[in-house]
Amino acid sequence: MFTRNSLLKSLPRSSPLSTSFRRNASTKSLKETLEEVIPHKQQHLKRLKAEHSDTVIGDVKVANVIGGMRGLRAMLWDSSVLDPDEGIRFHGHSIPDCQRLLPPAPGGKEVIAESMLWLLLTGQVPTAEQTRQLSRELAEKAELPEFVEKLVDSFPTTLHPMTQLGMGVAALNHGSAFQAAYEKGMKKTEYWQHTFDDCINLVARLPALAARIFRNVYNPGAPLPAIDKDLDLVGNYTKLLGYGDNHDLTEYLRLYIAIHGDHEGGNASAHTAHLVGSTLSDPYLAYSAALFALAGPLHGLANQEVLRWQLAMQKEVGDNVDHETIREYLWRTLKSGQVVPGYGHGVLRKPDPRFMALQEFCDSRPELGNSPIIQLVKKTYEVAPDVLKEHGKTKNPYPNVDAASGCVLYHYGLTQFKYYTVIFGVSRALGCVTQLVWARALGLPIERPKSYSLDAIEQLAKSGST
Ligand code: CMX
Repeated sequence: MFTRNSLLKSLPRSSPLSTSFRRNASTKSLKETLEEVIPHKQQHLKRLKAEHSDTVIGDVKVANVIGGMRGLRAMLWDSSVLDPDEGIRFHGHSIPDCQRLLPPAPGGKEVIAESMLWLLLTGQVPTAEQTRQLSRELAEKAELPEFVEKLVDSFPTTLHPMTQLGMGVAALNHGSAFQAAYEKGMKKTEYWQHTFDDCINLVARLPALAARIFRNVYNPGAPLPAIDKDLDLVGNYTKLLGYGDNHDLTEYLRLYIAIHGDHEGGNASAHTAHLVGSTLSDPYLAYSAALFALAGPLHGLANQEVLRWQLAMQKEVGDNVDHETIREYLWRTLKSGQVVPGYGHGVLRKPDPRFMALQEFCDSRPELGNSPIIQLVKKTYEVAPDVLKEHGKTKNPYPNVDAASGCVLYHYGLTQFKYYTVIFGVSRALGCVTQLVWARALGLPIERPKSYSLDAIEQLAKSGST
């Protein structure tokens, strides 16, 4: 008969089942847990290099090269995999798995940033106590240096919140442990430890920075509450934003920030963080660059655009609208040459499970179900895929996470939609810092793909087709 331990030993370390069983087995901190996991992966990479460096695992079509590298599998990214039909899995765990397995905040039910970060970094499910310890550590490191506060306070309130966030994050590199150690001269084997320290500081400070930007732009002069050492990261963030009393909004933001944190490596923000980090830029600079990729309307800014678009629709067609009227509105958007924001995806070919998780959150709360803007989002979802299929351009006519995310915030009174991508920016750090730490732990090199001119592509294509 199998004992718990013998069953554990029989499973590969990366198996989701193995990680589920491993929870509660340890009281180690996040850094200590990583220290244990890293040598296994280093060995794995070494074996792969020795045995398979020259093995061909794919091919390159002209469409990949001229099509934004779409479909080209050419990055190492361990923490999550995006299946076109199933959606995202974090170390093998689907979103419902994570909602079941990962410890929530005290008094909450939803998955939180801390337990998700732990899973992403280590491949293991933390205990409730480990999650609490990490929350405490993040709260203790949450305060911004005074010069960053002054810098952010000096920005014009008309400067887009995402520009402010990117600049604030870049300025945090003033205190970079990695940069200081690099200047002194450190061994490559020590890179990951200083990178880790910077990454934890970065994640810890994001709520204070993001909330200060919100205060300055939308409530200038209002007092900012102090960080509460007993709250989780998002609990503090919601409190600093001025919505600490709204338990449902806090839970929504916990869920949104946790499940939106990582979407494998090729998306524009994650890829940017990896590329910039690969030059040995410190995590603040690498993540600042990622935030500016996130600020584009085809990527993170889409959550702002969805709301703008749905509100314009609401204004024109009213609340109790029928499907036919929405269909006509969708066609007008498409015929004017615009994209339907919140729909389509570079990889996904089915409704985004993150969208479905947010929809489930709404369905479980009757007052959200009755909200006119959320009803409009739902009705749009009932019509848009067929319209987009008929339009015939997009490879994925289904909603992505952004189709729902902003409307829930709007319902709860967080109506400043130019700010929504900042919340995404607090979330996406989870996946980006994970990769930054692992890239240093595995000694991944500077990224440097080869490019071709148009003539060279044509010549290669002709010689290949004869
Ligand atoms: N509405 C109208 N047309 C769309 C469309 C949409 N929602 N999505 C794609 N298309 C069009 C493209 O613009 C493209 O048209 P052209 O051939 O004229 O250039 C064509 O369909 C093929 O595009 P695709 O291969 O299906 O999609 P891409 O991988 O090129 O782009 C994405 C993916 C997300 C940028 C695109 O679907 C889009 O613009 N969606 C709307 C914006 C959005 O919601 N972005 C958020 C994505 C999630 C995220 O990054 O966080």
